[in-house]
Amino acid sequence: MSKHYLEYSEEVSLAQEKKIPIVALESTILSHGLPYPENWETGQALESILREKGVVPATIAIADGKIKVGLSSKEMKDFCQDKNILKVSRRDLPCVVALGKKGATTVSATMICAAMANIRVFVTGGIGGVHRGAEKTMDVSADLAELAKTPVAVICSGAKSILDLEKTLEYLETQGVNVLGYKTDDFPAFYSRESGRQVDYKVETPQEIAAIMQTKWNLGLEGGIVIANPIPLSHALDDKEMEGCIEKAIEEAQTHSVTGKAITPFLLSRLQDFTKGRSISANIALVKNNTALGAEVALAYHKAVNFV
Ligand code: PSU
Ligand code: MN
Repeated sequence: MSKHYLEYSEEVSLAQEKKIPIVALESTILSHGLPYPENWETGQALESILREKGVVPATIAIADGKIKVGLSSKEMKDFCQDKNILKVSRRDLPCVVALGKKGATTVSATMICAAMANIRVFVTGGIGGVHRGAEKTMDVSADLAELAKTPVAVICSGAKSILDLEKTLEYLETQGVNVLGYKTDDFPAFYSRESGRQVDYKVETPQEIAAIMQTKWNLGLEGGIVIANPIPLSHALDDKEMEGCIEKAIEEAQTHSVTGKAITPFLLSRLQDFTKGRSISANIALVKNNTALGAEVALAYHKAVNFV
C-alpha cells in the first residue's frame, strides 16, 4: 500500500533495479537547520560524497502528495530556497502528504520513509532527544520513539547539548536502541567530540557496524541503531563557549514562549547568530564526515547481506 505514496528519483529507481547501495538523507537539516545558500551547497556536496564512493543518495522530502525518495537538483534547490516548508515528523506525515503540502522530513519521518523504500542506512547531523527541562515540559523528540521501532541505522554526530544528553541516552537504553560510538567510547555532543557520557559499544570499522545491523534485524529485533561519529577535530567548537550560547538561546526561547516543534529550529538559528556562523561550518563539516562513513557502512552492509 505504501508504495502508492512513494515517488523515486530516476537515479534511486535505477539503483534499486541494479542493487546498488542507497543512503537516505534528511531534508529538515536543509530547510530548518541551515540557511540558503549553505543548505543547497551542502545538500549537493553530500550527494556527491556518496556518488564518489559508488553509493546512490536519496534525499527524502514531501511534495505534491508524494513522499519523494531522491530529489532532482532542481527540486532540492526549491526546497532550500522556500521559507514555507513544513517540518514533518511522524505525526505530520499523513497530513502533509494528504493535503499536498511541501514538507521537509526530520529524523523520525526520514526513518519511516527510508524503511518504506527498503533503505537501511540514513545519514544526518544530529538526532533529536529529550529536551532540558523535560521533567516539566515533557518535550521528548519523536526521533527517539522512532529509533525504538523503525529498522534504520542513523549515522550522526550524537545530539546537541541543547538537549539533556543524559536523559536522551537513558531513553534510548530503555527502548533498546543501540548507541554505537565510531572509534570512540564517549557519546559525541555534535559541536564537541565528547559529552562525558558513554556509548553502548565502541566500534572500529564499517564492517563491525554492518554486522551489528545484520544481526539485530536477523534476530527479529525491531528498531534502529544510532551510530555516533564525532565531529572532525579541526572543526570542533569550544565546549564552554557553546554552553554559554545554548543557555542564552534557551532563555530567549522561554522569554518568547517558543515551544513544541518550533523550539529546535529556533535554538539552532540563535546558535548560528551567537557564533557568527561558526556553528554552520561545524555543522557542515560533521555532516560531510558522517556521509563518508555512511557510504562505507552502506557498502559493508550490502556486502554482508548479499554474501559478496
Ligand atoms: N538537531 C540538530 N539539527 C537538526 C535537527 C536536530 O542538531 O537539524 C532536526 C532534525 O531533523 C531532527 C529534528 O530530527 O530537528 C528534531 O526536532 P524535534 O526536537 O522537534 O523533535
Ligand atoms: Mn518536541
